[in-house]
Amino acid sequence: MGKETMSRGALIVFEGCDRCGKTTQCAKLKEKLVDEGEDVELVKFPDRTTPIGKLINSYLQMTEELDDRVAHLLFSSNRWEAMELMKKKLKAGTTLIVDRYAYSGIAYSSAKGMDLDWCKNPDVGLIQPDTVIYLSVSEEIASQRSHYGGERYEKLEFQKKVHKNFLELQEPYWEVVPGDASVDDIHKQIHSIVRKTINQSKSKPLLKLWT
Ligand code: FDM
Repeated sequence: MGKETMSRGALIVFEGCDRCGKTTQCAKLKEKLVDEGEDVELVKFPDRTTPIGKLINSYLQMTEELDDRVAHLLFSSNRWEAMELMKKKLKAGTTLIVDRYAYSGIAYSSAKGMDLDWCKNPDVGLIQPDTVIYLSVSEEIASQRSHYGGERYEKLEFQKKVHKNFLELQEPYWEVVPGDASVDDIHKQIHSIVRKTINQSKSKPLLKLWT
């Protein structure tokens, strides 16, 4: 077995519309895996701490206006600037739990009417996730959860389009988890999927997304 395929960490991505419960589930999953002795870290996109991320943050909070294409490319750049470090960590055996990834980039931008393939291109070649957990929750329930409506995309009609786009992006390594059950039940379901993924990914090479 080559060095690069020795017991690497798994890349676990969470996707879904706003207020689907991703952030809660990411935190619970991390806590559980740490208890089990796994080396695990959380990653969140957009990463609003970098210079590019700060611009994205202003855009989302609507204090900055950007051309749709520029905004899309900034979200993608924000992922690319994290790739080297993520690759290094995965190879060193750290499992990464990622809250949003390229699929969000495409689902949200194409909900504005942009061409889906155009939107996909800048993210071609990112590290391919081992599993994407798609938390599927009805937009009506999501919109009743706290804080909905504060940022640029938090509108019911828009979120419906985003959900539809996400479903078009499904890959064989996606798991659609209904997000309307109790937090603990959803957590148990996710944990069993992720446990299997971590074990199976150990000896697999890292692949490039959409290549
Ligand atoms: N978003 C997120 C995008 O439009 N493109 C992207 O590439 C990513 C990663 O940013 F409305 C949108 C999705 C959401 C907003 O997400 C911020 P969080 O999870 O609420 O921080």
